[in-house]
Amino acid sequence: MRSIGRLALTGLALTFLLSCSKSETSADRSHSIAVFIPGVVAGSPTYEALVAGVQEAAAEREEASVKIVEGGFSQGEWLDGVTALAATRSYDTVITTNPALPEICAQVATQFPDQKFIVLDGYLEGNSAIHTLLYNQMEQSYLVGHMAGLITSSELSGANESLRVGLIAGQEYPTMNRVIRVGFEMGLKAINAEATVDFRVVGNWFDATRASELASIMYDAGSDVILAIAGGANHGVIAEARRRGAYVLWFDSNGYDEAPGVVLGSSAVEQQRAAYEQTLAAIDGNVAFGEAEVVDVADGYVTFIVDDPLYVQHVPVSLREAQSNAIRRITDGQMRLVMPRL
Ligand code: RBF
Repeated sequence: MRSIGRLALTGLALTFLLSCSKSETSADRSHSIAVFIPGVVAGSPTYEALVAGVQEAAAEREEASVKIVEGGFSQGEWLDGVTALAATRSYDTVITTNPALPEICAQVATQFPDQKFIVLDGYLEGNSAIHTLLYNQMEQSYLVGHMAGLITSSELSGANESLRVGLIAGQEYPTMNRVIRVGFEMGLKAINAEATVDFRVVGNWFDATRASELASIMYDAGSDVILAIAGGANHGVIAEARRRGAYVLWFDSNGYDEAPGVVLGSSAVEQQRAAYEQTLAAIDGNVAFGEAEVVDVADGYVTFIVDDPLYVQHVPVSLREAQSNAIRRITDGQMRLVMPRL
């Protein structure tokens, strides 16, 4: 009896010890992350990069786990989607992206004050639950507009006499109307003040057929190059450009491979790197919640890609030199393009 009792006691103690050591290695130090995608991952450059960056960081930390949640294209459901994540109380950090998300996270934070959020491609200052990182899209869109100006004024086989260029957006939102359109036009007019922008909206971020129809109308109306910022619908713009030997400009990720010789310019934001760095900071407890960062060309988080072999191959050297000069003017501070407060 006594020996059985001792055995039972030893067993109990062992269980206790085991559970303590378990809690030290996984419960206390674990860090669980939810990635909320406002849309779907596939086809949207900044969403694909966010997922890749978070996963890359989590792979480097044993204690980290990641769950990816796609919020879908019904924007009215995103608040419920983020609320549902916070309500589980199982995620140390919710990471998301796009200019509409800071407000949504702030609303959820009033209900779940312990939930922490990191929002990329968005801006909100002074909320102790939220850290945001915004790219200077005034610089980004200026550089793409500058390239559009060079292309439309060029002797390239797909360029015409008219000084018209296009911009196709998934939808209208403050960053699109007050930053991207403005910067794009400014860059374009730096090449030729007479040049104009034909701006059209798909109405969602997935309808490639509709984007193709819009592109067709715009190319017919004199645009020789179109900047595509419409997520999965971008492929419709490329298909139409390819069909008629016209050009496309890409935003947010390296797009040259999407259609060599058709995509003649590509800006990028270092969203994968930012997601990687922010995720490591979250796991290690180093995020400055309450702060809103803005990163730009000089920081290396906003780029216009000039070292891709497809750019070098398909864009004449005189255009590339002019474009590199514009990048240099921004990097060395000669040309200052500040993000407006929206
Ligand atoms: N960009 C995408 O590539 N795919 C999307 O599904 C998408 N949805 C968006 C929804 C809203 C409400 C807003 C404000 C922006 C969205 N964007 C989307 C745009 C994206 O956040 C970013 O502004 C652009 O990619 C330009 O950098």
